Amino acid sequence: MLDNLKQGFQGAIKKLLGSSTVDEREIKEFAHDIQRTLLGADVKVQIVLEVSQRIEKRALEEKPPPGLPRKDHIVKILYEEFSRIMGEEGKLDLPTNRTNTILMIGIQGSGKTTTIGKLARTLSKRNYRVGVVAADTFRPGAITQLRTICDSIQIPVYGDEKEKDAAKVAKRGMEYFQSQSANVIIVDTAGRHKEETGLIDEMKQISKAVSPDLVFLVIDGTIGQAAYGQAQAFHKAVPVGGIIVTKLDGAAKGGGALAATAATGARIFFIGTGERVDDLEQFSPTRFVGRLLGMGDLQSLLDRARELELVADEKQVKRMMSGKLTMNDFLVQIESVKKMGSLRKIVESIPGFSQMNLPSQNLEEIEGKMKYWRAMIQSMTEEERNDPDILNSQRIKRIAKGSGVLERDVKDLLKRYNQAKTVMKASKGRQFRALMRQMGNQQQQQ
Ligand SMILES: Nc1nc2c(ncn2[C@@H]2O[C@H](COP(=O)(O)OP(=O)(O)OP(=O)(O)O)[C@@H](O)[C@H]2O)c(=O)[nH]1
Ligand SMILES: [Mg+2]
Repeated sequence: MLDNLKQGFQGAIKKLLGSSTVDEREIKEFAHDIQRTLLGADVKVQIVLEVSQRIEKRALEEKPPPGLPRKDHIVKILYEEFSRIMGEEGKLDLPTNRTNTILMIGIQGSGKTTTIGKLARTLSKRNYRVGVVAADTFRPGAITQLRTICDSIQIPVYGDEKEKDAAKVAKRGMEYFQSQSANVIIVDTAGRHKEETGLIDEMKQISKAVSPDLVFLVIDGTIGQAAYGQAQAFHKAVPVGGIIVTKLDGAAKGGGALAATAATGARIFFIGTGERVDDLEQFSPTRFVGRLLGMGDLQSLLDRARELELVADEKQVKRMMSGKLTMNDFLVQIESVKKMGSLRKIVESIPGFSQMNLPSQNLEEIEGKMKYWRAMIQSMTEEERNDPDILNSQRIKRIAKGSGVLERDVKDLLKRYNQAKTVMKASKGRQFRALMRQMGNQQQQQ
């Protein structure tokens, strides 16, 4: 699927990761490769320029968090920027205690009727009682087509071959399935061209007759940039709640449809990847982009980057190296260790670390206490966090009360904090750096 995009992205990433240095020249070339790839996938020129410029600018200006290789950081930027133009995830969340009506609209041949079959199947697998209404009275054979598809998956269809008023059919179909206590009613409509005002009017009438809970706009993924104008024209007539992009199988240059639809503000809920009734995928922009970038380990790269960002802005490292450690720093350390998995695993894998002041038999105990520590630190004022030495018994009492622990626990936290500070000071931050590096390596190996 979308082989052109995939190959382009992966080629660019491979080149970047393979180059011995990453300087302005390599970054510019990378941005250029991305630009070419997006243009090749028929993404709107304006969007392409914007994205590639942003990637270039960020790659040149941003400093990766300590511990994250610059190349990885640039891949992450690509991922973020491309995800951004894809928009957010659309989730189909239909309450089961009432009837939900879904109206399908889109131009001729975009794949509405086929997609209805796919959607009905998906929903009936999730235990919804689904009924389908054939309100396409425009094209001869439309009702038969819908019946054939739905019969194959045991979904009931309401249709009336003799009635030419689509809005009337829609309304009666709704009433019929309501009497059958269906959870979801999907209404098929005639394909229409955005210039055909008669058909647009009909669509408005149908929409008025059934007051849909959700309008799905079905867009052909092979049409590229034209999707943008189409989506806008439909959206103007009937507010579109979600988009389904079809035909993203085969040689579709779907980048255009994906990017353009997202640009209208409505989210993409599903993508069609074939003619069969099972060829429907829930659309998750992040997963999708990850797949396009072709990195099975993209997720771990992102996780690692997030951790490193969390643990270490450079200022913080410098401060710790000079032997200063605020409660906020301490909290960040605690949190990052918690997120990295077992404290013991990390500590034990650092040479010399086990001889430190952290006796390993206490590690489990420490892990158990972490969540309380967090609450305690959060109960401190900013002043207290920056200079915990000012914590007198009165303040300790207040913090204990505020975080629901005993005073003894606050004192214990202070003891740990002071230990950490001593260690930090003695090693001038080296231990912390080692820990950070180790975290990076561990994630990389996963
Ligand atoms: N390869 C592929 N073909 C698809 C997909 N979705 C639909 N099609 C095909 O596209 C053609 C048109 O599909 P329909 O579902 O009839 O489209 P429609 O929007 O209902 O068309 P009208 O009712 O005429 O407006 C059919 O040949 C489908 O098999 C898809 O995801 N992949
Ligand atoms: Mg149809």
